[in-house]
Amino acid sequence: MENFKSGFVSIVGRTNVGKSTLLNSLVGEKVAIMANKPQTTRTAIRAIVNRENSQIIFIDTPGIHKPKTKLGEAMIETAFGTIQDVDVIVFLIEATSEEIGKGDRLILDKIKESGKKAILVINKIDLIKREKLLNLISIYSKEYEFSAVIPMQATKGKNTEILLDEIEKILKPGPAYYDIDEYTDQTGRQLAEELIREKALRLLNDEVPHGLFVEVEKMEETVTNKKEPIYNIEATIYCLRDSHKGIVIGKNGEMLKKIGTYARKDLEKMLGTKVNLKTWVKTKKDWQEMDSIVNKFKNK
Ligand SMILES: Nc1nc2c(ncn2[C@@H]2O[C@H](COP(=O)(O)OP(=O)(O)OP(=O)(O)O)[C@@H](O)[C@H]2O)c(=O)[nH]1
Ligand SMILES: [Mg+2]
Repeated sequence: MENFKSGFVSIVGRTNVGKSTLLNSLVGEKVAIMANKPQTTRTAIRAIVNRENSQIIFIDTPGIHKPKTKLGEAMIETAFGTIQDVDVIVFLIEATSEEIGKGDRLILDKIKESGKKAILVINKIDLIKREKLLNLISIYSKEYEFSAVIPMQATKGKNTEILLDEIEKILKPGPAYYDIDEYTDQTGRQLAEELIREKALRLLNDEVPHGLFVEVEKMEETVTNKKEPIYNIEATIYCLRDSHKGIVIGKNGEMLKKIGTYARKDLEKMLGTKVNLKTWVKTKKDWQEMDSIVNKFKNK
C-alpha cells in the first residue's frame, strides 16, 4: 500500500505519571502492568496499534527517577536509550505539576538533545481545574516546539484517538513490521511474570514489593480429566531478605494465596483458559546489584 505509514514511538516520563496506563488504553489490551507505586515498569515494553493506514509501535519505558541500585540505573538507561531509536517521542507529564520539576527537566533536556519530533501529553486531567492546564501548556511550550500538546485521562482512554491521529501525521511511509494479530513483543511467560509482580506490588507496601522479581519456571498447556484446556504455571517470587519473604507469604500463607488468586484470575482472562498457578517464595540477597539478573532488564 502506497500511503501506509509506520514507526516507533517511545512513551517517556517520570515514574507513576501513567505511561503504562496510557499504553494499555492505546492498545486496548493489558500489555503493561500498572500500580499506584513508583518504578512499576522495569523494561521497555512494545505494544502495537494497527490502524487503517498505519501501524504504530509504542514502547513503554521505566519511569525516570533517582536510581539507588544497579537495577534502577539499568531502568533509566533503558528509558533514555529508547529516545535514540524512535521516530516520535510521547512525553507524558502529570497535570498536577505546578512547574517543571527536576525529573521532567532531565527528560526535556534529553528530548532537546535528540531534536526529535515530540508530543507533550498532560495526563490525569481529572485531578485539576482547566486554568492550571493552560498554565502548564504555556510553561512547556516555551521549552520545546512540540508537534502537539494533548490533555489526557489515560484511565478513561480519553483523547487517545487524538493522540494516534497526531502521531500518524508525523510518521513517514513504511511497512507493517508486525502481523496485525500481534499486540506485544512479550512472551506469555513474561506477561505472566509481570502480572504476578503487579499483584504483589498492589497488595504489599513499603520497600518489599520493589525488591521482588518473578520467574516463571513452567508454563504449559494441557487438558484436565474432563478434557478442558488448562495452563499449568509454576512461578517463584524472589525477594531481597528473609524478613520480606515472611511478609510475602503472610500469616498462614494468606498473602501469597491472595497474590496467587488475583494473578490467576488475570492470567485466565489473558489466556482464555483455566489456569492452575503454583507459587513459591525465595530469598535472593542483593539481586538488584547482580549483573546476571539486572541485564535481563536492559534494552533488547
Ligand atoms: N487520576 C488519574 N490517575 C491515573 C491516570 N492515569 C494513570 N493513573 C494512575 O497513576 C498510577 C500510575 O500508573 P502507571 O501507568 O503504573 O504509571 P507509570 O508511569 O507507568 O509508572 P512507572 O512504570 O512506575 O514509571 C496508577 O495508579 C494509575 O491508575 C489518569 O488519567 N487519572
Ligand atoms: Mg509503567
